[in-house]
Amino acid sequence: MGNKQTIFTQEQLDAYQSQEPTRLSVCLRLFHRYRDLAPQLVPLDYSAKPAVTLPYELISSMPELKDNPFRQRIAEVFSEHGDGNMTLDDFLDMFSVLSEMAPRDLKAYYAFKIYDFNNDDYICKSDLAKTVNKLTRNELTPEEVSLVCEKVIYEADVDNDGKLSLADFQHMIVRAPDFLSTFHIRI
Ligand SMILES: [Ca+2]
Ligand SMILES: [Ca+2]
Repeated sequence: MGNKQTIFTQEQLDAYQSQEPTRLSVCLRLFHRYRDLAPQLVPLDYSAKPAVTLPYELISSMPELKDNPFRQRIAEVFSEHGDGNMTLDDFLDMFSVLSEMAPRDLKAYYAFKIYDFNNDDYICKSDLAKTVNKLTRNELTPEEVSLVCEKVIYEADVDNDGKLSLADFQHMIVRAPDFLSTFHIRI
């Protein structure tokens, strides 16, 4: 039997490690990103589970989020109290769902919550209009937005109640992956 050295060269191992960071190293990196937002508020030692929450303004100023048209909804959905202010746990959850490694179903679940602006567990036509406006960065006329919404609902509303449930939405994502495109962040 050969030893490990003959299976992978050190160079290959290094390349592998730089492409696929381990969970722990990602968590550590994210902890430091969180702490760097407000070093005076976030202690280095988290063993006593300090009750630290960082304000939305700091979170949304991060380069990964500041140009994302959904940044406010994203922060609201992942924050424990729905106000966009985040504990370290909220922050870690947010980045693990947004990471490119997250499974599509998990992403779709949170995308649904983010697009459900009025939090009633359905994406209705007005939620969808807001979503389409943000996805297209307000480049469509109101008539075009309305047309897109009608088409999406017509195609995705499997149970014909005029709005999209999570199940309808999951169906739709398979054919319209653009609806997940703003939820990929390289971390
Ligand atoms: Ca809704
Ligand atoms: Ca429906």
